[in-house]
Amino acid sequence: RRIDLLGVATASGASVRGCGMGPEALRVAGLVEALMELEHVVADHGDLRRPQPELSLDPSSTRLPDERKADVLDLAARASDAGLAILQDGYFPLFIGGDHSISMGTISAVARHCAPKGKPVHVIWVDAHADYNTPDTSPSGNLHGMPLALLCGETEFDESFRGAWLGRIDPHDVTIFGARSIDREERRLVQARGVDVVDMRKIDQLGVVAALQKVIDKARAAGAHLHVSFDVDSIDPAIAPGGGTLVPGGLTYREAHLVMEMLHDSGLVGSLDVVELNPFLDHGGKTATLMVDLVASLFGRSIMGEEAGPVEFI
Ligand code: DIR
Ligand code: MN
Ligand code: MN
Ligand code: MN
Repeated sequence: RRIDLLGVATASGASVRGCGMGPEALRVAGLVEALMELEHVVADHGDLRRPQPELSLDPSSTRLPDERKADVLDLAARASDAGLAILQDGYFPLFIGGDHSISMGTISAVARHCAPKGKPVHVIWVDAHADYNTPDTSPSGNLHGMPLALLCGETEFDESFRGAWLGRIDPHDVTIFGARSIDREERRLVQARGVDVVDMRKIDQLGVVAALQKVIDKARAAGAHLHVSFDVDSIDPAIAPGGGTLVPGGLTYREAHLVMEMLHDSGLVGSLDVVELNPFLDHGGKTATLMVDLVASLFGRSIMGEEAGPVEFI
């Protein structure tokens, strides 16, 4: 398989600086080598980025809210176009962030690619958060808490961005997986729209296998392109400290791998985001290394090798 890597080096959607360095940290941790080891062909398109803000002696004056919004919209539009080109060439786009606002663009690309072919899209949003705030419901105003709502058409957001929003998704075609921190108004919206939320309590009670199998079965029945949007804060902060908005009680090491292994075995995944990795907070690359191993599991690495057949359930 050919995998096309596209970095989106930005933290403009977040309030904590540092995840703009995420793409480079994943490369340093051996992302490309891990994929090549699995006999994939990798093409690295480098990183999309915005110019640095004007220099100032005031360390708190990084970007004004309007500038950050302009960054997010511009990068999302460019990621959407670049991702669409990769998909239309028949390759697998692997998007590396960057904060989660980049998924406005990456998922827009998938929707634009699939819509003309009549192919449904299912998004599995693996995250501690729901990222379903609108500018009206958001307590923080941070755009990385809003991408799903924007993709689902909750708000028009910006006239200049209309081109990229040609790609929309239906809230019924979204599963939020691993959530444990949802804002009050945001929760109301998610429930009203019928978004499937597999929160950590459900995962505790059902187990990761049964919970994820339902999602895979639904996507298969629909004949859908499965897009995986993986926020590193879905994993427990004890093993994944490299994030700006950590929440206790996340996926364990083996739960996270099992998710990726099952997604690989499903054969349905056509695109992936890895987002919110903050190398500045990452205790020497702990989370970056973990993410490389998790991506390898999604692309076919297994304990017993490729020959391992499907697991039988009793
Ligand atoms: C919160 C946090 N729901 C917000 N969201 C985060 O600011 O909207 N998403 N951290 O990843
Ligand atoms: Mn997120
Ligand atoms: Mn998150
Ligand atoms: Mn619907």
